[in-house]
Amino acid sequence: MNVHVAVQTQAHRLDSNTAAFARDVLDGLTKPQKELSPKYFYDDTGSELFVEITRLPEYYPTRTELGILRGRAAEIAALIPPDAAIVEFGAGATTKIRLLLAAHQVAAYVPVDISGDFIITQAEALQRDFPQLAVHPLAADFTKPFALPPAVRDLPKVGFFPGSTIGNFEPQEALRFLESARDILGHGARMIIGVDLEKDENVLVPAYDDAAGVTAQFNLNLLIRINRELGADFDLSAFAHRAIYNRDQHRIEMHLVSLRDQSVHLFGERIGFRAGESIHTENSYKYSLERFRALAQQAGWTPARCWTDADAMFSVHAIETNGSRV
Ligand code: AVJ
Repeated sequence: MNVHVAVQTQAHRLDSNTAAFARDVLDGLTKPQKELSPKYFYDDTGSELFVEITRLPEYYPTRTELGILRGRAAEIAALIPPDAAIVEFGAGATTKIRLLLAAHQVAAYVPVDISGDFIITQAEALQRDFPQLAVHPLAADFTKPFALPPAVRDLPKVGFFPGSTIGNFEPQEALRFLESARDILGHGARMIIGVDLEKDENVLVPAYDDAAGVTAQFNLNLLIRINRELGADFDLSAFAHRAIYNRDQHRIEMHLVSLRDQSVHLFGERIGFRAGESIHTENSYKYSLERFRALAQQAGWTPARCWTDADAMFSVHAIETNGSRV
């Protein structure tokens, strides 16, 4: 069975983003372990649900990282050269970068994200509040190599990658990302990265399976999105959200579990589900301080400093390339 034939005949009627989404969905749902990429969570509803997640009592990462950035802003800022350009990978809301900008004057800020519209709106608001700052939003897939705006090419570079977004990467992809960030930022660069830490399952699992059911809605919204944008016929009442901690692989896994034997139709294809069969929708890797440092070193960075909260729930790492030491 060639599932691409169906989607290709439809693809000319879809814009290229939708066509890529369609291909990824068909690929993922025809694997032995069905899977969908977490990058597709973030349509408008998904982005709103994620903001709601960050405010849940069980979801500790966002508020813990903000606490570290707030409490350590002066120490972190001391590692940023005064004429630096900060390059934020996967920039969304500007809450976190504002903490650093308020503690320290930098020359330029380059928010990089695939969703160009959102960063442009955010960049405009930031520009109003920091009139001295040169803001250069860049619409690019930050998981792939990209060129920095010419205006910042000669400034010292500091990468900023908060939120433990690195946890969505497979360890091999995280390594590639850190290597490519080093190439993009260049010799002498530093980087500040938020990394969620391994901890008790009784804390980890509720963070991804909250009592109010917001994470369940966030996960199920992916099927709503596929129904709406790709014309599929997922029955939302026949799938359930599940979060499990895979201790051997150091990761939280999110799944959508089929509650019965059923078929779903997409581009004329029939996709069969057995009762209990799942679609794997997200991995969120958790690190120890040592394992993250080893990863950074393997990618050619030198761990310089690291901060955690008092309960060691979350970590913020400063890493540097050779030549960035003063
Ligand atoms: C945005 C990838 C950091 O893994 O904690 C939150 C996404 N998924 N709840 C995470 C997420 C479910 C989040 N990251």
